[in-house]
Amino acid sequence: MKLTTEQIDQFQAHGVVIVPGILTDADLAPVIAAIESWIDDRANAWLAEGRITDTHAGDGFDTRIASLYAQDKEFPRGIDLMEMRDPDIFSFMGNDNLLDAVECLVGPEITCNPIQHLRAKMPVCLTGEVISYEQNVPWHQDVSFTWEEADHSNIVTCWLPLVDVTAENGCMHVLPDMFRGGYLDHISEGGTRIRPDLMPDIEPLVAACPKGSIVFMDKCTPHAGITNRTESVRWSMDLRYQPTGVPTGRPFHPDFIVRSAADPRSVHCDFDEWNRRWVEALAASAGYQSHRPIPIEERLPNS
Ligand SMILES: O=C(O)CCC(=O)C(=O)O
Ligand SMILES: [Fe+2]
Repeated sequence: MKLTTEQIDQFQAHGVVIVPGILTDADLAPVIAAIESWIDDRANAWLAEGRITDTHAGDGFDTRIASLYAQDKEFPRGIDLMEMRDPDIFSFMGNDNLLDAVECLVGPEITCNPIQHLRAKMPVCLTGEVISYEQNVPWHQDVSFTWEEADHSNIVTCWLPLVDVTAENGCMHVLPDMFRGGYLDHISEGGTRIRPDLMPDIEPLVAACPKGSIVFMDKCTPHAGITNRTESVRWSMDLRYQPTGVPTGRPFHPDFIVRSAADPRSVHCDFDEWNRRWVEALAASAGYQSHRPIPIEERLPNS
């Protein structure tokens, strides 16, 4: 689905646009099936090992992993996209409905940036966290997760819910109109986040949206993830796309070309190779610093 001129203008003017109805249930079904199958395999293995006592086999997508997490907090470990490395999710990264929209923001030569996540935000009744940004994803710009080599790359974050997201189940909060100043200093305490004294005192945009939507954000748009106060899981994925040929900010992780008008043969669609590149990259880059909070001695103004 192409974006309308209004939606493109909104992104360019404000650094964020929320577009409903880009992805169909059929687009997302293979992604959800892959996640469900990962959960099922682990639940059965952990039942056999005695780590859990109930696999909750009959539960739905939005509750099962919470019931497993309640039995063992380690359950979701390794579910992120570069660790799970599922072929259907890899295929989804080249989904035409998704890329038709992305093309409107980055142009026809598109590379999939290696920063890509799957998030199962657990209900606060299980995590026991207090309702504060510190306990969720604190205010940050995605540019803070890249090396400076990518400061001039047009990397667009595509945040897509796999269930309907609301203020109650922990959607994002976003600050429009704050991207033009570029990178804001971040600190690492309490999770990589914008230096609190640089945060404006304005009401954030509540990025509630139904499944099938995409929240597009500039890499310098501040955003945060808020508390899930429901009893089910807030599932989302965030992928990033950029023009081909400019730095990704993660030179040590694999990117790949997903669409090209100029050279269609350059499009990379081989899952096995992508899988192998991640295995090698994760081993070779262990311990690399990919976030960039400023050093402690430079952290406070006038200090
Ligand atoms: O999912 C969230 O709550 C935050 C996500 C985020 O920071 C991102 O997608 O860049
Ligand atoms: Fe982010």
